[in-house]
Amino acid sequence: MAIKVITIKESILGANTEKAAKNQKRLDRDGILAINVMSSPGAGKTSLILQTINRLKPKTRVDVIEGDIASSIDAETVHKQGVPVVQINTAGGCHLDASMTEKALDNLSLDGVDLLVIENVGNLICPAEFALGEHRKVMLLSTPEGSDKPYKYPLMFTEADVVLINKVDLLPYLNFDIEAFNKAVTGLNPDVKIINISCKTSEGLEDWISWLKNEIKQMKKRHGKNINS
Ligand SMILES: Nc1nc2c(ncn2[C@@H]2O[C@H](COP(=O)(O)OP(=O)(O)OP(=O)(O)O)[C@@H](O)[C@H]2O)c(=O)[nH]1
Ligand SMILES: [Mg+2]
Repeated sequence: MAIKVITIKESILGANTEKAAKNQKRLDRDGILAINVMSSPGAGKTSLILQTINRLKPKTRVDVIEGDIASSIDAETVHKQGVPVVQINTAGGCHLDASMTEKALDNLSLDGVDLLVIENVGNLICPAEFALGEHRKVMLLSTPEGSDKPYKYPLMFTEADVVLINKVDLLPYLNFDIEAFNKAVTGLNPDVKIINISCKTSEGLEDWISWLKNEIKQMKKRHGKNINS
């Protein structure tokens, strides 16, 4: 008797990809750019989101989806900036998926919103495998994590549209090799944009905001919406 082999991972990913495409269409209708922010725990995702909101408001309207295994700490922090936010608790899950994102979208009005920021669960592995409906993937690597990470966790760096090297203010205290890191990243993903930033000193944030504003503008153009940012 022949042995049946069922590839579960593919079917899960297939269903997820379908739902992610549905989420993306929903955002496309209103010309809302969605970014999926991914990194290890503590690399600075929430810090980046706060800096971004403060630099974009009030002209650019931002909504946020926060993903964490537990707690609403990040959502509360973001909410203090006066921004609509939904917290997803994955109850043990190490990444967000498209169904969770769909539920979060159902709980946001998205009315007049220009940018949807999704903070994924802190993890350098699984988030890269699951599309959520985002238009761009933003990857943060903080300098204390070490410059060898692209070799150890290649998918995240291969999938990213932009890689932000955060905590560059700590470079004098570490042996993070920026040149070696950039070489490893571009070896995996030749077209990726790499920006050095510090959410503490604000170094490099202008470059990040200018990249993001351009993406928002392009999104509106593609979908025939007015540009107010
Ligand atoms: N020195 C320094 N510290 C930073 C910088 N960015 C963030 N931090 C600090 O790093 C710690 C973690 O930052 P968060 O923004 O909470 O990181 P996160 O990626 O959202 O963390 P999780 O949501 O728990 O995965 C906080 O103590 C921040 O103040 C930076 O550029 N330089
Ligand atoms: Mg966070």
